[in-house]
Amino acid sequence: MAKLSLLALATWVGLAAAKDVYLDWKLTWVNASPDGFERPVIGINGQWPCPQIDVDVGDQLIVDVYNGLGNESTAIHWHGMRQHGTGVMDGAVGVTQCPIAPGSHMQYHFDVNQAGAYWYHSHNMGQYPDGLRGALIVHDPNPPFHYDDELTLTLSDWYHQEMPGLLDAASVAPHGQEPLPDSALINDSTNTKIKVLPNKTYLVHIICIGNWPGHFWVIDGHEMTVVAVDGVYTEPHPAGDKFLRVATGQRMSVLITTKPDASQNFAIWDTMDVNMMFIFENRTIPQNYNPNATAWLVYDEAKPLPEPPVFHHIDFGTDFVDDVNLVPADHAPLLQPVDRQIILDTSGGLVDGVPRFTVNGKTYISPKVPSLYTANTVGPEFSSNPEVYGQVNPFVVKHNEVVEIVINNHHNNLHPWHLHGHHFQVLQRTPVDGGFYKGLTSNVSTTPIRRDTIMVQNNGHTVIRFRADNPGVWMLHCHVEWHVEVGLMATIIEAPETFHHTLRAPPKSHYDTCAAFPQPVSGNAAGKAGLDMTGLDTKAKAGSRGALYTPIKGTKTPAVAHPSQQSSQAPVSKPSPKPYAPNVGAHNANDYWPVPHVDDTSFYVDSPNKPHDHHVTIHEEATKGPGPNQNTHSGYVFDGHHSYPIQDSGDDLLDDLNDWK
Ligand SMILES: [Cu+2]
Repeated sequence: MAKLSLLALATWVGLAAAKDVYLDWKLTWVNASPDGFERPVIGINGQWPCPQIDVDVGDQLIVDVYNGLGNESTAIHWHGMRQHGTGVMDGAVGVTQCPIAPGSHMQYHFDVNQAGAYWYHSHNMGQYPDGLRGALIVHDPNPPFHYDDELTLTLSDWYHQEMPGLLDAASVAPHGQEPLPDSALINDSTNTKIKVLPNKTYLVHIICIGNWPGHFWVIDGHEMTVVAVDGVYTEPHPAGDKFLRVATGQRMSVLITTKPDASQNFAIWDTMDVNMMFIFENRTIPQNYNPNATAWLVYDEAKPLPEPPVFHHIDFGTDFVDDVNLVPADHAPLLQPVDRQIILDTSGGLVDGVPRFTVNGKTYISPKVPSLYTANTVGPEFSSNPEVYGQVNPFVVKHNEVVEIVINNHHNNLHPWHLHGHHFQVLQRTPVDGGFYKGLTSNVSTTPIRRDTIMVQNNGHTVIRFRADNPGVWMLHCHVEWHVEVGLMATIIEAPETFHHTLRAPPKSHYDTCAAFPQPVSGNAAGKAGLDMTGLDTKAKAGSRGALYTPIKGTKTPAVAHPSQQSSQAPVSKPSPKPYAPNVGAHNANDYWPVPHVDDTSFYVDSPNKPHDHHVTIHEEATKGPGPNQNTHSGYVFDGHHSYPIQDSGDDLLDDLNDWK
């Protein structure tokens, strides 16, 4: 039994992944004009749009991120990745990590054990709408349905001004108005043409990578069948005469079958949610304002590109497929009974004289110490006390509890709520003006749909459930960046009592990131011991400078500057990467695979059946393969008495840890 568990442990720490996908990313400002207006955007390795990441289920994704922006800090979140056992890699600034300062870098590495459509984006100070976002597609070697190929459609709103200026100028809802997008983009362009072949079935991943409004889209002349939402397979659900929609952060995967011949091309019509932008806001639509974007399914490049269909009226209440009615393909039963219910009354108002959004009357204010670092360092006698986390709307839940969260939306507009670390079950969600929670209705599904982002309608509510089986610190927040920046966030502190044996502490390179910023890494939210919160900032402030970085006296000058700081657009070379031990070896930036490295990881495992904590060491040796992504791993797990070789295993660490005990 012990041997089996330790092998599973090896899987958990990423030693036995099918293959390594290694990406070396240098973030810099580049100029781009996706809608004809040129502006600086945040690119990766000199390119924008940012690349789509393609991995297979079982791969380990390793991404080195170097911040060459010069004037802004950054970080990358892997939206929808549950990060089971690797919560330190979640990428949420202030929660699981410090910001990456200009001129410094950080490595993310985690196993990808879930198929479908995801995305990555900056999770730092309203930064990602300046372009730092892209699709992350996890291909399934054994999908539950047939298709010939996969396509991706990213949908977003787009702005001609940069976020720091917009955030500073915007007082946003509930007292002001969000800046209006200048255009809508499909695949970061207003002129996207997608080549298709006749008589094929395509799995189309639609990802809303925008900032504010949701989108709905029509692929003219093609039936769409929903087969996944947010990476969770559903029973196939033909849209029929209904429309499909996604809110910011959401994904939907649909099957389409192409026409039997290539005699004609077809338009893909997309619109931003005008209810959200104008109607619910009592805002006049400016003359000539265009909320639409068009792309094309191109069967024959020699044939004309048709105009999109025209829609005169669409009822957002009844004309859409209701995602709450979808059924997960695995028919996982409703989680019950509930061990812990959390009710969030979300609203807006003046806080300290500043317009802010609130959760149970409190607006989120960033702590001095990232919440995960607090959980790891404040000590077991304090880590389950929400007070030590400061004003991050903390909710502490215990390991393996069934947690039910009710989100009451007291605002007159919808908000897409996203939970990190989990796919939650959706029990109910009201229509617009559907009222606040008064208990469950009788028609809750026995097999509720699961997803990671849910639209909560104006003056309505939703009820979600998940099992707290992923110890970590997880954001729960509205995915509209305008709203994140004015405090519409909460923090789930999940099973902190288990951290010393289920969650690895951040690797050394993450501490290096904090030191470079610099930001304190231990103690409570104020960086103090126990319940001493002196010096913690709890006042809301007007305005925002976004991710703009003020160099701290004595730190080095960033290597690459924002275009406004540069005399020319000449590319600036990246400093050679420092080898940083023990988690990462040096690597060859041109070859995209790490050189051989050795990695020892040690931690304690608790067991009620064993009298003392059990000290486990994992020794890994990575060998460079013949080509990119062909490395092999070998090594052993040593439990103080015996060594066990590392082998491939699909088992789940936490389940096996429980067996092992
Ligand atoms: Cu919102």
